Amino acid sequence: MPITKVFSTEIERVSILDEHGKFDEKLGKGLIPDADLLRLYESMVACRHLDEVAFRLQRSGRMGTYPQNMGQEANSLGAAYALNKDDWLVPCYRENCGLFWRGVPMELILLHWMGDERGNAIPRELYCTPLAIPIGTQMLHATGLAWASKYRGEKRLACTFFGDGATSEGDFHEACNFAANLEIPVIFFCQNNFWAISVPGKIQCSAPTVAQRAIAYGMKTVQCDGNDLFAVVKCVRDMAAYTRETGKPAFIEGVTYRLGDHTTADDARRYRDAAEVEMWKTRDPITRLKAYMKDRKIWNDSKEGELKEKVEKEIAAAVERAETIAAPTRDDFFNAMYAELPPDLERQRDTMQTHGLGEDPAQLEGAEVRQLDHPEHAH
Ligand SMILES: Cc1ncc(C[n+]2csc(CCOP(=O)(O)OP(=O)(O)O)c2C)c(N)n1
Repeated sequence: MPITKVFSTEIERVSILDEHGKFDEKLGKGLIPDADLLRLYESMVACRHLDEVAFRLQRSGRMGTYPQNMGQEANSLGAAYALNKDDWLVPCYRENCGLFWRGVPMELILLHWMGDERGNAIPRELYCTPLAIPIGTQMLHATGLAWASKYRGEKRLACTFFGDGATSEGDFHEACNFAANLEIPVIFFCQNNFWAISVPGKIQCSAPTVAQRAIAYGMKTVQCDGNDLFAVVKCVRDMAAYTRETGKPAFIEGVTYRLGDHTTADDARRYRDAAEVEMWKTRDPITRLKAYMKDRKIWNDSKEGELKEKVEKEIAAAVERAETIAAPTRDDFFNAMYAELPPDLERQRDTMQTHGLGEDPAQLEGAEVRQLDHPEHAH
């Protein structure tokens, strides 16, 4: 019996505007009209500024832990731009730029990181799910959302984002297998930023690309320069067309880098080489796009100055709105969870209007009041 080849493949990498400012006319011409390009650039600048403001808010005790998006802005932005407005955007936590492009108000994101649940109340018509903090869960949510759309006969797909580290989670493999076997229209977008907190990608994945993981599930895949907005737009557009036509899932590996710490609770200097960070700064998606726009004479320093001023005002106003929002009412505590409140919770809600939390007189009657400072309860 001869030995025959049963499988072979190759993965394409898409780059249109490289870090030296070289623009591939063939691939990039007409991809993004100039008017849109200016708005997309503005969006990235706003997102970057929000990162700086959020960092300062955290340092001054006005916000909880915050994960900066710095360096990765082009990925979710390019995707949000390339997709239809009613395709689901299912983020992890470094996708501010795409969410803002969709119209998610900045103060919601600020509220989220300030620990206010109301930050997760994203208006339904924006087709975005709240930020996902448990690593990997959102990939299953996206698969479920897209499956529901398919079931209803809608042409709506879901695009979900996650890091390279998340591809080591069971949820990733379950979502991929499920979506591929049942032909569910999901785009899995991995933001490969080379680090899962302090764990380097090389330790997590022995294959040279993360995209290879998708091939095992029989998924169409591509790698793109995730710091090149043009490349991201092209890849998402192509994969969305494929997914819409076939109903099948697709996988994009956006090669990028987080320029900041993992979160404000981290100090990346303890495990990351400074030279590596400096090298990636030269590939920054914002400076690259700015250089291109200046070269084309559609941008200049005076426009940059005006934009900075506008963005600073816009973000200061969003911070003001987030910090001055009226405190939630006691009823919100109950109403957020159920469409129809079960009778026992309804009673708790009503009792709380006249008594404090856990002070239902009917429940306290005859109850033994435990002294917390009693030695028996000391620990
Ligand atoms: C289920 C789960 N396990 C562990 C964590 C703690 N954790 C937060 S971020 C993170 C690393 C994520 O790395 P990656 O998926 O590459 O995303 P990145 O933050 O680099 O964008 C871990 C382990 C978590 N949030 N959820």
